[in-house]
Amino acid sequence: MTNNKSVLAWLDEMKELLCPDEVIWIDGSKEQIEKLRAEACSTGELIKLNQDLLPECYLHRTAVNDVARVEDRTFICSRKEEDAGPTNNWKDPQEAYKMLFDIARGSYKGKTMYVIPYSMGPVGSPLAEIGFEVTDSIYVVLNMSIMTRVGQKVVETLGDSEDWIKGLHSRCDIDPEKRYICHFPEDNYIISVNSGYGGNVLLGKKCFALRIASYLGKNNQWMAEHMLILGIENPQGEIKYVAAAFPSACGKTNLAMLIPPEGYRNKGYKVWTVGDDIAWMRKGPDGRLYAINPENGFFGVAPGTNEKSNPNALASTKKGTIFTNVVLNKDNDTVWWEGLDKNPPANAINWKGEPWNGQESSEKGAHPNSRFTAPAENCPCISPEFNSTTGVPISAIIFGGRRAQTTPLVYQSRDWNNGVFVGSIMASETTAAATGAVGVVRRDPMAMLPFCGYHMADYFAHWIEMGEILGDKAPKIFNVNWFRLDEEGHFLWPGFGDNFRVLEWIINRCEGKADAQETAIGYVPNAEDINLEGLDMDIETLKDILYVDNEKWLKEAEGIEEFYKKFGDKLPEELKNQLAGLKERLSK
Ligand code: OXD
Ligand code: MN
Repeated sequence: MTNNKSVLAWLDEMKELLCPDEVIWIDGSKEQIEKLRAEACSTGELIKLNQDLLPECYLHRTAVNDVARVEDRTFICSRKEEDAGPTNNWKDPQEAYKMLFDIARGSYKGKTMYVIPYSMGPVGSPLAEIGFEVTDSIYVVLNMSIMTRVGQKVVETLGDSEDWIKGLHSRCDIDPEKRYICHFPEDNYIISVNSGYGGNVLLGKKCFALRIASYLGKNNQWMAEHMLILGIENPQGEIKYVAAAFPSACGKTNLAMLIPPEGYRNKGYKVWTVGDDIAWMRKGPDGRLYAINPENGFFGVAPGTNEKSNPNALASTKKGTIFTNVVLNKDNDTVWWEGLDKNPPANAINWKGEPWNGQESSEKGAHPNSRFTAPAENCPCISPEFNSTTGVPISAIIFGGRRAQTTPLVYQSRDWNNGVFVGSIMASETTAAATGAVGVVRRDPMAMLPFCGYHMADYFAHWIEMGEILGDKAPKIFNVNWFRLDEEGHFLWPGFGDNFRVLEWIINRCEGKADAQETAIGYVPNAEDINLEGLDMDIETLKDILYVDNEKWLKEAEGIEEFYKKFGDKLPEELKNQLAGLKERLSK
């Protein structure tokens, strides 16, 4: 499919190492996809679902020991340990290559090596990047064909260039003791062995689009972020775009596909989804920051997705979707998961492949991290700019976390560098749903803790540098918290579609149309400026969730100081000054 010497030389190396019986190039054609689906069904790798109710949809079950990303087995293999930083696991690259090649050697014997040429971002976009993944898994091929743009057109776009990312995936024996997800940012190389779970093996996603790309971005003045991108259209038809970072399990996909409250819809407001997980952003010709979503689909968590929480996500899964580790309803060959509806199937198979009666069983039927891989084009609110090669201009960057107290519903940073500080101190509190203590604050700067491919203090410095590059055209930076609790532990803010009310204030701030109160942490709305029309909430409650308690924030500042110690001398001076400034304002 190509004469590109660098690609062919690497594939020769791969053939020699992995010893496949056969090599198949993924060309992106519908016929090839159909053939692979049929083959995977014949071996049991996929189960064909009801083609009338769920056309072109399939179910896959992973090994029970292989159901999530493995952060403790994920490594950044930079030449110098210091370059991986205190928040990443590190391995020496030479030792890592040797170990990984020893594990993978001969592992494709009797199998096919699939070669997937893929583009992260619309093919040919100046913001896009190209990768090649070799894999022994049809499941990976089919998922990559949903999540990225694959095939002949990618190879043609690459031409003779050596500017592409190598990705080697081998399932080997799915041995958790020999499972490794390794990144070599200095060599543009990713190697993943002994897993078949999406986040570990769809190498375009977290491995390339965040870990490797964050390193590329640092060296080339762009940004690879764990952010959704959405467009907000007003009744005049003007659309403003925001990018938002939240730690995993804070409702990023829901916010990306939000449906505005009825009152707004009647007036003509709309939300358009550009992306739900990753944003690549670069200064555009007019000096503003432009973002693309490098992905082409959604790899969403199934449990909790329903007609109320996220009808757009649910609609996206009705065609051409691969479900992983959900329940199979044997009566009609459809799928089910906890939180889909209140009617679990009685005659069913659970995520482990065992008979399961949802009406009687006290055990969960779907794995809590079960997933859907759905084409973005299925989404009813997909942005008309989704395939734009130039991307969309970002007016605001939003950070957020899950905090029971302390952090108000929304506040705006004082300026860009203060916003970098706000992102760097992002945190979530553990909930009763997670194992371990409740209410423990976990810091997750910019939601990038598991995804930054280099030293996180250098990453902060890169953010500060981007502010200098963008100058007064830089997006405004905000922080939101949908999760404030009252004394009895009830949520004070309704969340979901009503978060639109907060987005409206954010856009108004960007346009100089809303006032604010200056507090020690930044600018907080006047309660009157958040529209409560149609909402059963009094303004006093709203004032409560907007309140900034300086005593609590002084304690928070201690936590930040402790967290910052991790980065030692590498922490940018600017962030030390930001913390000092906050403490000073709080004690006034
Ligand atoms: C994801 C995650 O799967 O952030 O997107 O964990
Ligand atoms: Mn994510």
